[in-house]
Amino acid sequence: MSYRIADALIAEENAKKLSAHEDEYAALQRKLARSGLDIERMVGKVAGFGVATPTWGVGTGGTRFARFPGPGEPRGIFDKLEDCATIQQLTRVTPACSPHVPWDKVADISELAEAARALGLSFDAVNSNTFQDQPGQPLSYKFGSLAHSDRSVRQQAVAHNLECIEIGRKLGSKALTVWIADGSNFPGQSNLNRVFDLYLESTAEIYRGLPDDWRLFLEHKLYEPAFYSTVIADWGSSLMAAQALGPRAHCLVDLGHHAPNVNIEQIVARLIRAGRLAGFHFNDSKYGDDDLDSGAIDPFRLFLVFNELVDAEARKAPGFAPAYMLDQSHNVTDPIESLMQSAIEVARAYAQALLVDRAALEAAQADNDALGAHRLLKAGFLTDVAPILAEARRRRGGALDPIAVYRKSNYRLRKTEERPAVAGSRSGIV
Ligand code: RM4
Ligand code: MN
Ligand code: MN
Repeated sequence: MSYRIADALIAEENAKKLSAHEDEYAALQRKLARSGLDIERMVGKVAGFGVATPTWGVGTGGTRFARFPGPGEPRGIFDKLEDCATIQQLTRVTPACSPHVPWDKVADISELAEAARALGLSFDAVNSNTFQDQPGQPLSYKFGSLAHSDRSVRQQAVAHNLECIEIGRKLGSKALTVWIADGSNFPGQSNLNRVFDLYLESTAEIYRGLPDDWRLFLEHKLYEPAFYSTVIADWGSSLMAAQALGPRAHCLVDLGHHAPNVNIEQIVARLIRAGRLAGFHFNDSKYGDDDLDSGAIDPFRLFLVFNELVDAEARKAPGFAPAYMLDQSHNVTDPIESLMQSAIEVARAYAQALLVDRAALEAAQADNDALGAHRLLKAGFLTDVAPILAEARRRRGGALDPIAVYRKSNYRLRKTEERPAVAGSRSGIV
C-alpha cells in the first residue's frame, strides 16, 4: 500500500491555524462588504474553480543542458497520478490531470482509468506528442510531423493523434491538444504557406476523427525547437486553422509561447470574441518558453488574463468554456510544491479579477477616465484574497497551508523509499 497523506494530519494542522484564519477572513469580509461584495459568493466561485495538473509536471524537468532528478520521482503514470492526487488533496483546486501520450501510455487503459477514479481524479485534455521520436517508431519527426514534406510521416502523425483520441475516450477526456514542433531553422528551408496547407490537411483528418462531444485544441508557439519559423507560431495562425477546421476547433494559449512583452490578455480577448478560446497552459516566463511557475514572475499579467475571463463569464460570452491547465517545468523545486503553489496562484488571479467592480469600470471607460479605470483594476489586484482561497480549500477538506502540510507529512521522503531511483540522467524538457 503506497503512502498517502492522512486527512487527519490536514485537520490537525488546520486546527492550529484556524483562529488566525478566521480573524483574517472576518477582516476581509468586512472590507469587501464596504464595497458591496459578498465574501461567501466569492468563496463559492473559487470553490467551483479548477485547474488541471500536467502529468509530465510532477517529474523534475530539465533544460537542454541537463536534468537534475529529485528524490522519489514518479517512475510512471501510476506514480504521477498519486502525486497529482496529493496536490488535489491539499489544494482542492486541481480535480483533473492532463495526460501526455505516449509518455503516459499503458498496456491496459481501463486500469489507468480505474486508478484515477480510485484517487478521485478525472482527465482533462489529452496531449499528443509528435515532437520526439519514440523507440521503434518507423518514421522520424526530425523534419516535422503533421506538416512534414513526406505524406507517410504526416500519416503516422495523424494516426498517433487518432490513437490519443481513442485513449482519451477510454479515460473520459473531452479534448485533444495538438502542439507540433514543425517549422524551419533556415530561411528557404520550407515554403511558409505550403507547410500551413499540409498542417490543415492533417488536422482536418484528426478533426474528422473527433467524437461528437470532443474539442480539438490547437496550441501555438512562437519558436523552439524551430528557430526561424514555426508552422503554428501565433494566435493568428491558430485562429485561421481553427476557423478552417470547424466549430469544434479552438485555440489554446500557453502563456510562455509568445514573444516577450506581447499583450497576451488582448490575444485572450480576441479569441473569446471569436468564440475560439480553448483554454490555457499556465506558466510564467521572463524570456521565452521558460515554463516557470505560474505567477512567479508576473502575477499582474496573470491577473489581467483573468480580468478578460471574468469579463467574458459575466457577460456570458457565446461559446466561452475554457479549459484550465498548468504546463510547467520544475527544475529546481519539488514539483509537487511548485504545482500546488501555481494552482493557488491561478485561483488567486481568478479571485482578484472577481473583485473588480465591472459596472464602475465600464462607466470609467465611457468617461475616458484612464486613471480611474486603472485604479478599479488595481483595487482587485491589490486585495489580498488569501483568506478566500484558504476558506475555499478548508471547506472542501483541503489544507489552510498546503505546502506546510506537505512538508510536515514527509511525503517526498516516503516516496523516496517507495520509488527506488531510476538510473541515469538525461537532458530534455521532462
Ligand atoms: C511544449 C508545449 C506543449 C507541451 C510540451 C511538453 O512546449 O508547451 O504543450 O506538451 O512542451
Ligand atoms: Mn503547453
Ligand atoms: Mn511550452
